[in-house]
Amino acid sequence: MLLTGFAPFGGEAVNPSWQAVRALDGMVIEGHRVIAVELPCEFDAALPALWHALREHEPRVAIAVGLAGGREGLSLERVAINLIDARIPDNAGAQPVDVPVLRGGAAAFFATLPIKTALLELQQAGIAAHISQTAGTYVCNQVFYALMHALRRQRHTRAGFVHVPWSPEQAIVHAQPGMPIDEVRRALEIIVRAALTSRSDARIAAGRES
Ligand code: PCA
Repeated sequence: MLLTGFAPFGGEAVNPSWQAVRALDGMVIEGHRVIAVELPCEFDAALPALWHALREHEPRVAIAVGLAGGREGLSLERVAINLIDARIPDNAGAQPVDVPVLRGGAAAFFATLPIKTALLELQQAGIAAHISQTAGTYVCNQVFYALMHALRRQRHTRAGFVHVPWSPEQAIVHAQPGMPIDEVRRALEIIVRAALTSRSDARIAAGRES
């Protein structure tokens, strides 16, 4: 079980994605140990770090997690696209615009996590969540795309991406929705459990405008 979170970026002191993922490190879920890895928020460095972690751990389930400040609840991402269009410079000062994540790669990949089953289970646990059709065009989408590309022939490995809201402290500063780190941690545990136990995905309508 590989879970990745991101280093802080955009002038923030913390990144709730890493705070929540770190809290699950070493935990055993359905007989699988969670390995937590922090990825740099840098276009040049994030993918080598991801590839290294995939090679080293050969996970059965791999979920990358990132912050999407402003979003309400958890976003279970459905689509990774082969495009980078950075809104702000990354932590190394790079701001690539309109370039592919991987030259010659497919236009997009779908997550292979049971996102609808996970959505139902999150709702039952009282945790705000939705299916999202875009992970953006920044480092998170880059990592999501590279993850799905790396695992495209490994049908037994389930993988995907989850965006989390601001931490409560950040939410106050930005006057936008937030979620306690412990709730995010619980949510990730539910998603991991769904990925390890459900054979097929639930069939419920969860379409949105974005
Ligand atoms: N969120 C950014 C990159 C790192 C992170 O946590 C994003 O949504 O692309």
